[in-house]
Amino acid sequence: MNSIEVRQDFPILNQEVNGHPLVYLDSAATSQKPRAVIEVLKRYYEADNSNVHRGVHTLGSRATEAYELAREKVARFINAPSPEQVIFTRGTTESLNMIAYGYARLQLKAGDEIVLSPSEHHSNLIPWQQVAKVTGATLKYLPLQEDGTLTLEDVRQTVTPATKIVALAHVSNVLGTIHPIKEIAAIAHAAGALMVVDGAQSVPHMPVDVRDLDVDFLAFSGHKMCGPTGVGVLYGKRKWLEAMEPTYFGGEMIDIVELYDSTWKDIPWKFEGGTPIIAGAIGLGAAVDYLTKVGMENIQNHDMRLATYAMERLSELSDLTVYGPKPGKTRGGLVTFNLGQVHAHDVSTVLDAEGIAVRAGHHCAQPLMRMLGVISTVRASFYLYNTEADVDALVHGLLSAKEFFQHAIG
Ligand code: C6P
Repeated sequence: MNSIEVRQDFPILNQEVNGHPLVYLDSAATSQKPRAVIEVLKRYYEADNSNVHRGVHTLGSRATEAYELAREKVARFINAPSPEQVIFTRGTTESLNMIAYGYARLQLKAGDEIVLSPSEHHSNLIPWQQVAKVTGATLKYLPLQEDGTLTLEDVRQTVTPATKIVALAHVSNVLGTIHPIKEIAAIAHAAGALMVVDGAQSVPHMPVDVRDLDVDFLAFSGHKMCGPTGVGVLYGKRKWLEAMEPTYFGGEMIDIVELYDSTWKDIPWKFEGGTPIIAGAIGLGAAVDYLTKVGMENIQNHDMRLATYAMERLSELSDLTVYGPKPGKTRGGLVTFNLGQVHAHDVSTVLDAEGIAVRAGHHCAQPLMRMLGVISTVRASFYLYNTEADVDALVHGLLSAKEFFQHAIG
C-alpha cells in the first residue's frame, strides 16, 4: 500500500489550512472520504434516489437493490454468517443503545452483572448504567494496567456465573490499546455471558471477523471508515437478534398492524423502523469496497507503523507525557499526549495554526481521564492516507507549541 498514492483518492486533503498544507490527524473522530464514496452518493441522488421496500416503481426497485446490496457487502466485510444479521443504524452509539434497550433491559435482573472497562467511550458506558438502573443489575469494572491494557487473569477473576454481559471496546479511542477480544469472549462464554464489542476504532483499521472472534454483538460507525456520517452497523448473532425487541416502532418494521396490537417483520427489518438510512448505507457499501480493495491488513500494518514512528519521534521531545502502551508495545494507529501542563485545547490551537488537525479534550472518556489524572489530552490519529511527513509536521508543530508556551512548561 502506497499512502502517497492513496492520498490522491481523498480530494479534501488537497488544500491549505491557515497557509499550510492540511495535515489531517483526526481520523479517530471521523475519517475523510475517498472520491469513490463521494461519487456513489452523487450518482445515487442524481439517478436512483427513492424510498426502499415500498413502491414497485423502477427507482424504488433500484434503491432497494442498492440498499440490500450494501448490507451484503458489510456482512462479507465482517464475515457475518448472513446479511440479515447486519442492521443499519445511525452509528456505534445508536447500535450500543439498541442492544442495551432492546436486549439487556428486558433480559437482565437484580443480581446480574455487567462487566466493563474504565476506559470505555461514554457510548459503551452510559447505556449500561441505564440498564443497571432499571434492572437492578450491577456494573463491575475490570482493573486497567498502567498502560491501559487488560490482563486475561483479571478478566477471569472478574467474570462470574452472575455476569450476563461483557462489553468492551476492541480498540481504545484514547490509549490505542487493542484488547484480546477473542480470548475475552471465550472467558465470557464459559461463564454464560454475552460478549458485546464496540468496534468503532477497530473495524475501520484492521480485519475484524465476527465468527473468528465469536462475539455476540458488534457495533461500529460508517463515518470512521471512509463512509458517510449518519450510518453505522449493529451486528448480532441470530438468536440474540431474534430475542431482541425493536427500539423504534412505526412504518416499515411491521408485519401486521391491528388497532390494539402489532407484529414485526423478521430481522434485520424489524430494527429499521421508518425510512432507513438509504444513501448512508449505500455510501458505506462503497466505503467497504474501497477499503477491501486497499486491503485491511495493509491498512492495519500502515496505521501501526505510523503510530510506532510517531512514538519514536515524540520521544525526542521533552515535556511530553504520552499515554497508553509503552514504545515497542502493540497499539492501534493513534497517540495521545499532553505537553507539560498546557491545556490540550491550547496545544491544538497552535497546531491548527500550522494546518494540523488533531483532537483535544476528554474524548468522551471522562472516567479514563480521571484515572490518568488529567482533564484532557491531545490525540493524533492516523489512517491510510497519512504519511511519515504528517508525523514530522506534528513534531514540528509541537516544537512551535513548546516555544509558544515555554513560560507555562517552565
Ligand atoms: N469516538 C472520538 O473522537 P459514534 O459517535 O456513534 O459514531 O461513535 C461513538 C464511539 C464509540 N466508541 C468508541 C471507541 C469511539 O471512539 C466512538 C467515537 C470519537 O474518539 C468521537 S467522540
